[in-house]
Amino acid sequence: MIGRASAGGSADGSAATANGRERRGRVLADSQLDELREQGFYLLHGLIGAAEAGELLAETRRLIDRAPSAPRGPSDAHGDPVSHPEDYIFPLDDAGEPVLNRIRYPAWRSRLFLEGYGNPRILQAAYELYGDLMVPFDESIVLKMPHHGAGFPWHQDGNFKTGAVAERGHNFGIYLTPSAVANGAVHVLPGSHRQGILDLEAMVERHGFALPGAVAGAAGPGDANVHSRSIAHGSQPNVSPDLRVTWYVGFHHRDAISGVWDEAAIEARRLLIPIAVEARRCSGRFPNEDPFPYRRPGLQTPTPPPPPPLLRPLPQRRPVPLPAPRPATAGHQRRPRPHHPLNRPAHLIRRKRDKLCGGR
Ligand SMILES: O=C(O)CCC(=O)C(=O)O
Repeated sequence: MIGRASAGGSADGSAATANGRERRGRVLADSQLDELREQGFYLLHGLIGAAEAGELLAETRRLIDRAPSAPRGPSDAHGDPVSHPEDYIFPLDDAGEPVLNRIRYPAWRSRLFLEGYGNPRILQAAYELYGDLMVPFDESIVLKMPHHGAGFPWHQDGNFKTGAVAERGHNFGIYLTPSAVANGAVHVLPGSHRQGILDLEAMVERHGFALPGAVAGAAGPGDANVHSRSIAHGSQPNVSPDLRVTWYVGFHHRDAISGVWDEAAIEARRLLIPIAVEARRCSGRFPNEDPFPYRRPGLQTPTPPPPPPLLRPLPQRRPVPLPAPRPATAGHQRRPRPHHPLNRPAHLIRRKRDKLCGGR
């Protein structure tokens, strides 16, 4: 079961780690975890504070201003060089014009986003899903530009390299602006995370974007749409004058990617957590906050403890005709794309972490 499985839980809402230390202040209550497990998504109000969401929104506007002036272009609109311009994604909008809709790896581009990643409420929520075996994966900012933002066709996240298994990780879509249907809110198909690989193209051909049973909740700055990567979801273009910004941070259970990613890549990815926690702590911006108590030694644990039982099978609520499952490519060893900042040896990443606080 997700939630306190590997950590153990207690009636007062605290969670005890494997080494007996207590972390107070649950973010996701058991009933919310149950709903997430049942529906495949949960709209969590106030995951981060409105003030921090506002700061990250201002930082996003700065990143937009510093985006390549053309897809994969070497410089921004000010003529300054852009590092890794390929991390700025420009699909074509309905008029065939490229429009910026995603900035990948903001925590590696921006000190504020790195500190934001260290937010103990975000990390605590991920911990409630996967315990000490949580592993970060991609984080990116999704943008829906006013009147111009490209939509996302219905899809299930990732490429099912692990096959149609129950546990494929969760994404936290943290809203930095209000989100509503008019500015391209995400629609989800509740329960579809339990139905394997869906033929969404055929479903859209039959019904159009408005798939039967699909829902979209309104959200405000600081709220988060927590969803299984297997849930069917999509969004339409922004037809309003209001920018929509969602910062996605995702987490896997280590066992779900072991054998898919090699161990060195997994360890490198896990280091983002202590780096971000340290960056946040030594920023001095959150003096009253208890930093997320990550376990440094756990980063080198050679044999992780046995995994918790993952998603328990739930009864199908409505039969959906499934396409024949695609074969899984089990055992495929995949590394992050070469430019990924975490595709560096762990000691270089540790050095970055150690430099962050200047010895503090
Ligand atoms: O935020 C959105 O509109 C959809 C983003 C999405 O589905 C994705 O990043 O996979």
